[in-house]
Amino acid sequence: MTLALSKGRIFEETLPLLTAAGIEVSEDPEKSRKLIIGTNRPDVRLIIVRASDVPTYVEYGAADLGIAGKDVLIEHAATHPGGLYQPIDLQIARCKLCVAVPRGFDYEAAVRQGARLRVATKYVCAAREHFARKGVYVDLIKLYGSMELAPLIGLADAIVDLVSTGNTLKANNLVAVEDIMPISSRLIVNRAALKTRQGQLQPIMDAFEQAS
Ligand code: PRT
Ligand code: MG
Repeated sequence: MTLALSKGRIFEETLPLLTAAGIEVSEDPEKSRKLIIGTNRPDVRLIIVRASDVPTYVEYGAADLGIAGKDVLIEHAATHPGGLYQPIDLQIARCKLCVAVPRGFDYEAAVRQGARLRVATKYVCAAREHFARKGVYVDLIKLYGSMELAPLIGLADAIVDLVSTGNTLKANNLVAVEDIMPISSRLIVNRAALKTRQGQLQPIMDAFEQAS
């Protein structure tokens, strides 16, 4: 059985869940360069992939299970609707998806006046839906990282980004002006594996559910 994870916060916050399921990883992916990591169980291995690639590995069956943020799952679903079974919200890697602007920019006034805003984000689908629901016209500019820079150098009026401590916004003189949604990570399961390998997957899903 193969579980797809990303390094960093998701890996760290998944370790206690794996322990609860009786699974001990044989190596620390932060230290090792290995992309396939064994465990104390000969039938269980982890693969280490980019956070935004986790749904792809699971959907195509290269991994049976994965853990991915709701942010990543929303963007993935836009091109692959309904492809993944998402049984458990694990309540890990929690943060908020927010609209943020440079300190001093009157976002509410701009919205009220019907200004057409330029918004930079990695989360184009979630952002498009949010502004459509509000009836606000926006030009979305897709970025792959460091969104905080965009309003500081005139690429955009606002950003849509994840916020956890708020330190990154503060360090760049930005303020959150709207919460779009709370974000946490979910267990995702390949639909075919769920049928063909249920005996193997169910105990792990149960242990994760109880531990989360
Ligand atoms: O890094 P890479 O490009 O490979 O992908 P990634 O950034 O999507 O991966 P990673 O490991 O950083 O994040 C994995 C998942 O963790 C995300 O998909 C989210 O669901 C979740 N998560 C939780 C976060 C944060 N908190 C978070 N704070 N992901 C990113 N951030 C970033 C945010 O984008 C901003 O740049 O941290 C910065 C803000 O943090 P604060 O603490 O300063 O507010
Ligand atoms: Mg990152």
